[in-house]
Amino acid sequence: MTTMGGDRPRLALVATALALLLAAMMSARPAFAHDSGVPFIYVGATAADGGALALDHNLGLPIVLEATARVEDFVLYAAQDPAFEPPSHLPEGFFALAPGVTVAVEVTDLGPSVAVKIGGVELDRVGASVVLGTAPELHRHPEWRLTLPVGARSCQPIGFRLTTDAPAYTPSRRYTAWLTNDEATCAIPTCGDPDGSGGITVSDGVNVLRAAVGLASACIVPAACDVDGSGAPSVTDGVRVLRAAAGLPADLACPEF
Ligand SMILES: [Ca+2]
Repeated sequence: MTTMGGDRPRLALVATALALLLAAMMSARPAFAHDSGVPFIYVGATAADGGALALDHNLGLPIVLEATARVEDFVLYAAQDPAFEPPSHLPEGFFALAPGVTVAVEVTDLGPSVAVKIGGVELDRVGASVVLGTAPELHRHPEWRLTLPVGARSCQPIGFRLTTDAPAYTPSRRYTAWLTNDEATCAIPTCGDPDGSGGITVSDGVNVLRAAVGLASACIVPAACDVDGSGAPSVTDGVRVLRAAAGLPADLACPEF
């Protein structure tokens, strides 16, 4: 993970300059083609004519961004896929929204230099929200963004949920997309594997224990370390992960993320 705490004010200025530059470039281009091969993020709900808003998606894979602009020592990486889309097929337990239901996207957490722009509105802080569309017109290409120093590689999360004013529906659970400019080194955490190495090791257990006592850890997505689903990483979680690392029986039941 790349952090740039001391560079924040300068980063903000550069990010703004890059955003303006990119906007000028994009306005000169035709509408984005649908030939990227990146699967859509389908927008629906958990029940017919109601229930919780939900996504049918493939966010377990990183969203790979391309360099689009450079200002001074920073590069803006961006992509217009995956796009949000009304469902074209309905897997079990997934339903299209009733026509007329307006859906908004709200950011719940995000990495240090990540953002998403939807319909001209840049969402770059927790709580930022914008209307995605009104069913069935939900096709929308966001602009997924990562601003990094020249030469830096990074893989950062952006967590979000769907909300609506429609009384028959409740907000979605939180989803996390991972944005990277280097797919090969982008390690996405899973339950009990907060460092995203692909396996549960003693290192993961130590990270959970560190998070449990408030020390810096790899638990950037707390749900990956909350293996008993209690709401936060605890010493109990650390013990479970260590048991799993040692090949002993251990229930790992993280909240969805
Ligand atoms: Ca691991």
